Order: sequence, then structure tokens, then C-alpha cells
Amino acid sequence: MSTQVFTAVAADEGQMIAARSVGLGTLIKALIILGSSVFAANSNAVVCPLSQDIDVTLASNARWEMCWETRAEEGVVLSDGYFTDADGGRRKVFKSLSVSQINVVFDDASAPLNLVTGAGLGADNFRTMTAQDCPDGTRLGGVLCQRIEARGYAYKSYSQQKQGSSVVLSSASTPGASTYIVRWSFGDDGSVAPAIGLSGDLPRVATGASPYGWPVNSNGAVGVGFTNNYFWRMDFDLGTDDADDAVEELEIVPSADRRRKSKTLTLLGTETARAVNADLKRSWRILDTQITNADGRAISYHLEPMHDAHRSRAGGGVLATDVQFTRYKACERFSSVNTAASCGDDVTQFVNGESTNAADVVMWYSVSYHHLPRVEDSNGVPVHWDGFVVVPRDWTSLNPLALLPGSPLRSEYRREFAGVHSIAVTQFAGDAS
Ligand SMILES: [Ca+2]
Ligand SMILES: [Ca+2]
Ligand SMILES: [Ca+2]
Repeated sequence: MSTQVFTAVAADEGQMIAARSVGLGTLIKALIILGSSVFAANSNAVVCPLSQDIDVTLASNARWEMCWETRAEEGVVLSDGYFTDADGGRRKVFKSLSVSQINVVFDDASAPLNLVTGAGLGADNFRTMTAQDCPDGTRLGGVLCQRIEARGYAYKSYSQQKQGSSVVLSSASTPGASTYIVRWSFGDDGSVAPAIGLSGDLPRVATGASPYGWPVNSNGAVGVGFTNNYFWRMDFDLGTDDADDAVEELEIVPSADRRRKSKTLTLLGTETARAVNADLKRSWRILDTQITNADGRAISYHLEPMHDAHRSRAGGGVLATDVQFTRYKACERFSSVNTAASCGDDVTQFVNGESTNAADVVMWYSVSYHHLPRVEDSNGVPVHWDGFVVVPRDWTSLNPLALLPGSPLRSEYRREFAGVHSIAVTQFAGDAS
């Protein structure tokens, strides 16, 4: 556990906050209203409303800090996330992460569901996390399970290797017949992997020779197929300034004879909605326009869409594209059925020409999964996971997990955090010496 003491406080947008001394267990109940200038001066502080903080140091010495809260609609919302790499470099990664809609479209054209803005993932639709739900973990607020999970090799090269691990946060919600397990996995490599597990009961069962599903018992019951369109809102705020980030699109473009493939980088300077393109290996990254690593490269987080075999394009609107980049606006919470006054109805309306160059950028991403029931679903749908991963790109000039003690590479690597951290060089648990 951490022994670091946070005494400085920070907040944006003047929210009311409570300062907490982490590790000493001392709660300083000081409600303070602070402005953004204070945030810049005390960027090392993590201060959580209601003191709902998460602070986990993994075996590699990598550390994730963030706040969590619950809302009736989104369920668990994570905020103010900081990643400290295995060699001690610490930066802010995100302002807010949430599930921004779950849209269920049935194959028999019965009324679709919007579960986040409809029944909601939170409040009474949370399922209590029991000790059995959260083996070897820590239960937070009765609804969130915090665990450390092994993720296998962090790297392997000849005889050298390191095993990685992740902080995994899970909650379970039942906004209808289906149970959804909302999972956020934060790796010791800085990766962020959101996922949603579908389980519970089938949401729609018909009878007779329906072509829209699959027989789920011997008495003519047919589980109707459906598509879950999962939407996430990811407000990355990289580094010390939330208003100086930008978006770049990456493509790998084949030559006419397809013998060469050229990398192209395109700055997306205004709000935009984009679709994946498997042939061009299209992907996107959020970068900081000011902070670079020791090699002079912009630090960034990179979305690599690898899960697009299922899709629901026919409905148009928010389903016509896969990812959207917008300039931050507080009322833009839900990818669809966004009902806040003076705000767009869905993320396609949030995309209205504002600048995303050196701005507070928000990334919206969706993944679709079509569930064709099977008879095993009839007494409890086996969990089906869908999600994606966002990884650091040039966040550091070397791989911190592969820095061996005493390596001359370490002094080069540590230059990029000069003035940000000055702790003694640490030994890695599990390293060959
Ligand atoms: Ca920034
Ligand atoms: Ca906008
Ligand atoms: Ca942002």
C-alpha cells in the first residue's frame, strides 16, 4: 500500500472537494472551492469527492490512482486517473471514464432498449458485490470490486521475462433480464481496457418456428437474437493541462501493388466521427501538444480497434461511425438519448465543428456484439466479454517494465520526468539481477 501523503488539493471547474491524506488513514474534511490555477500548481494531488479513492501499487511498482463514484445512469464512473510507470514516472491520464450507453436491438424488430439512460446501470440496478463476487479483492461501497489480476507476460525476450498485472474494477448491473458486468482493467504497462460482460437471462424469448433466434429448450421456446451496441465515453486529459490535447488518425496505406505500406498521420483538428477501416488499419490517438518524452515525441494514448466483426450500421445515427472526438462539454454525457437541456441529443450532434486541436478532447467509442442464443443460455447466459484496449504510445522513451536494475538506459529514460519526480531508483519485484 502507498505511504505517500497527499496534502495539496486540486480540482477543476471549482467543484467542492474533500482533501484526504492517503495512507495515514486520516481524513481531512476540508471543503474547499478551488480554481483551475490551483490545479496547475498542485498537479500531483489526487483528491476524490466523498474520498472514494482507488490507489493501487502493483508488483512491478506501477501504480494507478483514481476516484470513483456511482450514478443512476452510468453506474460506476471513474475520474482523475493517474498512472505511475514501473520506474516512477507519474502523469495524469484521464479526467473521466464511463459507459455512455448500452443499446439493445432485437432481431425481430421489437422495441430497442437504451439501458443506460433508460433503466440505468446504477441505483437499484446495481447488484451487491459479495465476497464471492470479489475473490481476493476489495469491495468498495458494496457495488465495486477492486482486484489485482495477473496478465501473463509483460515482455519476454530470450531468457529474460517479466510478468505483468492489472488493477481490475468490476461492477454488475441488472437493468433488465440481462446482467451486465462492467469491467475496467488498468495494466502495469499503462494500458486501459474497458469491457462489458453479458450474462443473466435472455432478454427476449419467443415461441414457435421463429427465424429470429435459436431454440433454447425442447418446448418450442426460441431465444431471440439481439445486438448489444456498447458505448464508452473516455475523457482523456493527458499530463498537466487538460486543454492542450489533440487527436491524430493513423493509417497504414498500401501501395498499388501492395508491396509497401506507408504510415500516414492526420491531425483531426476539428470534431469528427470516424469509422474503422481494416484495410487501412485505421486507428487514433490522443496526444499532448506540449509534453514530449526524452526522444522529443509527443506523449499519447492510442486506440487500436481490433473488435469489429459485428456491427449495426443500418440504424444510422450514432451507429454510422465507430469513434467520435469532441471538445469537452459537461452536458454531453450519453452517446445517445442525451436529454440534458441545451445539449445535443446524441454524439453525432456533439460533433459540430469545434476545434479539437490543443483542446480538452473527449473520445467516444463503440463496440457491437450480436448474441445468437444457444440452449446453454436457458439457465444463465455464459458470460460473453466485449471491449477494447487503449495503450500508451511514446508515453515514455523506453519500456519501463523492461528496464533492468543498473541499466545505462535508465538515466536517459528518467530525464523526461526530471522535476516531476525524484524518488530513488527502485528495484523491480521479479527482476533477474
Ligand atoms: Ca494535456
Ligand atoms: Ca461540439
Ligand atoms: Ca479531455
